[in-house]
Amino acid sequence: MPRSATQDAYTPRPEHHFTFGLWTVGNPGRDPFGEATRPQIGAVEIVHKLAELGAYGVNLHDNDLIPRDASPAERDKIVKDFKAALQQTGLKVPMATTNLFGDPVFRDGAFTSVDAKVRRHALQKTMRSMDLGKELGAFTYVFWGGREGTETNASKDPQEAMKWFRDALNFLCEYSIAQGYDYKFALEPKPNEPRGDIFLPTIGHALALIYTLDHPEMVGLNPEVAHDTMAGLDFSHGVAQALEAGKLFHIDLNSQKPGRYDQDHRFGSEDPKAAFFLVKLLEDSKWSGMRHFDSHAYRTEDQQGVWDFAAGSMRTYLILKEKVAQFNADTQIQGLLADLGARGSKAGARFKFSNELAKTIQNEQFDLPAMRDHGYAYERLDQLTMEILFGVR
Ligand code: GLT
Ligand code: MN
Ligand code: MN
Repeated sequence: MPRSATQDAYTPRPEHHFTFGLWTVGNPGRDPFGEATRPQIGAVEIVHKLAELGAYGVNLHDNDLIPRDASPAERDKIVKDFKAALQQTGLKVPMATTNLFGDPVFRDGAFTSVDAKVRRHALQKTMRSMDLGKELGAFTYVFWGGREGTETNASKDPQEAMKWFRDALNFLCEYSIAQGYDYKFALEPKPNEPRGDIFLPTIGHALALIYTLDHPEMVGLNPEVAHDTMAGLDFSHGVAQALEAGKLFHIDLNSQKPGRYDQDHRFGSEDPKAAFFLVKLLEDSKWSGMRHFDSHAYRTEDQQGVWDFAAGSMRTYLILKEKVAQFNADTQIQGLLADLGARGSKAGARFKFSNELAKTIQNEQFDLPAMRDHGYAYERLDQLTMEILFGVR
């Protein structure tokens, strides 16, 4: 039994919709400088452990489950055993994706490789992986283009690369429709690593591409905490923009220090305040998607440490969710927010052009000295928020 699985208010249950990738808890601690520090855990064992810990589901790349060189018979046996474990535990596979980055064939990208044969191979691999995902019940299909990019701009015309990327997404949307798969595609932006620079580096870049696709309604975002943080951005703002556009199809939760390599640390561990506002955003907007952890245990950990990491990720989310409820019920905080509401911060306090309104605003008399003097009390508001987070309120 995992040592952190105590039963209390923060004990995860399937209805919380927490999911992990096979590649996350299955991460053996390899890094660019050192070999694996713990043995590979089998997919069936992962399913059982995650179910025991209270997760809802497990997500996967094609090759997380099926080795690249597996024969058709081996593939069928692996899938059969995996499905049996899902059946036994009730664990679901809500999301699937393709490994388009491990094989050296993708060293210059998959959908944006300059080699058209590689681009066709990437389509073939993705179609097969979409078939597998459907077989396992997945309804969200993620595209993380880790190798889509450049080290030198002498290599490819980035305008052409965008067209190749668009062609691939259009092609695969049509494939999903033709097969009756009904997938929602979720693009996952990242600024760099493993490529020197990756195409579609931010949520905004990806959103803009989506509206140029043949089926924009099928395609949304899978933003990741670490990726926006690497780019020095406020993750909640990007997620809010995706949410507001109806494009938050999935989310990768983890933690990251700015200005570093992609750390993929346990959710909430590096910047609990940012994690708090993210949970607040997701919970207040009643977002119904999966809370997916795309992160892994420190390289120092053995297997027990991996399960501590997994349990800790879910526990932190639930603790922050409780803090959000506390924030929303705090009379002092709500008093300060009501003052802001009275000034016009309430949802729906918007302007819509009409000739009449234009005239009214043109003629409006503003008491600018008073407006300049009027503070916002954000210091007080933030301190109260921090005191909730510090656990003294
Ligand atoms: C890889 C990457 C992640 C992506 C995964 C999906 S694989 O671990 O670092 O951010 O979400 O392809
Ligand atoms: Mn990452
Ligand atoms: Mn990710």
